Amino acid sequence: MVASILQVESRFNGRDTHQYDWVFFNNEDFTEEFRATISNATSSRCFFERIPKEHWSIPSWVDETRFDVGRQFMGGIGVGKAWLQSYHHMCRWNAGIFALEERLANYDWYWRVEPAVKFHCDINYDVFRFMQDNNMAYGFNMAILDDARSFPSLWEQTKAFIDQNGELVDNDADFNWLLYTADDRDDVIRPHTGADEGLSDGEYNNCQFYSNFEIGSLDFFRSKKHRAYFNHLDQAGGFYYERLGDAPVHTLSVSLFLPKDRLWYFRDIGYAHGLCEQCPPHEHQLDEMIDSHPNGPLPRDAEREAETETRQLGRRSVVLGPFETLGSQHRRWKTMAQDVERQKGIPGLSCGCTVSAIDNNNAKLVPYESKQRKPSDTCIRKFLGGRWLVRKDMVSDLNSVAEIAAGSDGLEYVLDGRIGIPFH
Ligand SMILES: Nc1nc2c(ncn2[C@@H]2O[C@H](COP(=O)(O)OP(=O)(O)O)[C@@H](O)[C@H]2O)c(=O)[nH]1
Ligand SMILES: [Mg+2]
Repeated sequence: MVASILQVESRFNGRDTHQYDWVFFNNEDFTEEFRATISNATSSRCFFERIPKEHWSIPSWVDETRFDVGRQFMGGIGVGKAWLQSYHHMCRWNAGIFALEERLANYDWYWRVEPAVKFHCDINYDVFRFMQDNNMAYGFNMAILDDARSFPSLWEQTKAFIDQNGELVDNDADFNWLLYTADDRDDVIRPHTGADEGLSDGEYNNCQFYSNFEIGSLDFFRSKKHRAYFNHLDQAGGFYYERLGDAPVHTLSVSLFLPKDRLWYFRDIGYAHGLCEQCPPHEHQLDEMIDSHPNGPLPRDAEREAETETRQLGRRSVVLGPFETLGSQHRRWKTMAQDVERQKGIPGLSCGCTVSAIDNNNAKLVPYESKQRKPSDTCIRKFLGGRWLVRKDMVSDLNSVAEIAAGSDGLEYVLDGRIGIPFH
């Protein structure tokens, strides 16, 4: 936890203008050592809260024997952590209960920070103010597939809830990105029953915001809509008989009960949790450096045009465009040299990671055993839509012909997210 806090402090919260509170929740008492060490890692206020017993127990309506048999089974077939009783409590608490904890009553916003995560990039603005000023309600930085075997009845239950509470669905909600379409590939081997079993277009495609990072509105998660949906799922016992994660529950909830323009992709927040990682393009750093240079800005637009053109041709290096003269190259070098000098020879990185494509993590959480149908575009592309769905014309590209021959499906997108910030 200390490692996570130190990164958030140095990348964001340590600034005088921020210094936001930290609130820690546990189902047991925190030790003195934990409190002391944590309080030492930040100059912000820290609160250490014990979660009330009734927020972290098997509800009275859940049949414990059925829960035990179910989690042994799910454990046996390899559904991640499903055999751990505490994991079910944790998912249920994060799915709905957390926002109702008394300690959070006076806050409008939360940022979920887990132990052992990495924050790779400086965050040079106030993310909470950004959310508020732009009327956002939910921010995420990865959208990926989950193991469908962890929530076999989630979509049935969700449809049943919508049938009974249609008026709660937002008029500007857009959950098409969460539904299978006829284009989606199917790697499931089904026994032939003779019945016409058509593939299930319009069903949930298992995409989710990876919720161990999220910045959200507590008002939303305390709202009647979210509470009613959470209670519906909870009453059906899905947090125990199945292993509903808080991630798909949050994803479906914000996608059904909020307009899509209140959801924000924090592509600029470099982040890693276990195997899943995202690292945004760093180019803005050079922009800032050029802008603040005493000799005035370089002809950036022209330069960028030349640069973009080359990159679109698929090469990595930046050619000199018609507008970049030797003089401007020289000025650029001088700027960098000054910067290196100013920082005593160590150039400050705004991101300490290698830029990744936006769909890097799409299937990392789906084990081989789970033969589930895969959406034909990755989750994040389905969310972003538009130009993010445009594929390269592969026919003329010799490399891709070779890749297809070697077994690749040959799908490549025009934009991979390594250049520019993909704010829609
Ligand atoms: N208080 C408490 N927190 C837990 C427990 N199990 C998991 N967590 C926390 O819940 C979060 C998610 O758990 P983790 O094991 O990382 O799950 P995963 O990332 O979904 O594989 C982390 O912040 C854990 O520290 C538990 O039994 N008690
Ligand atoms: Mg984790």
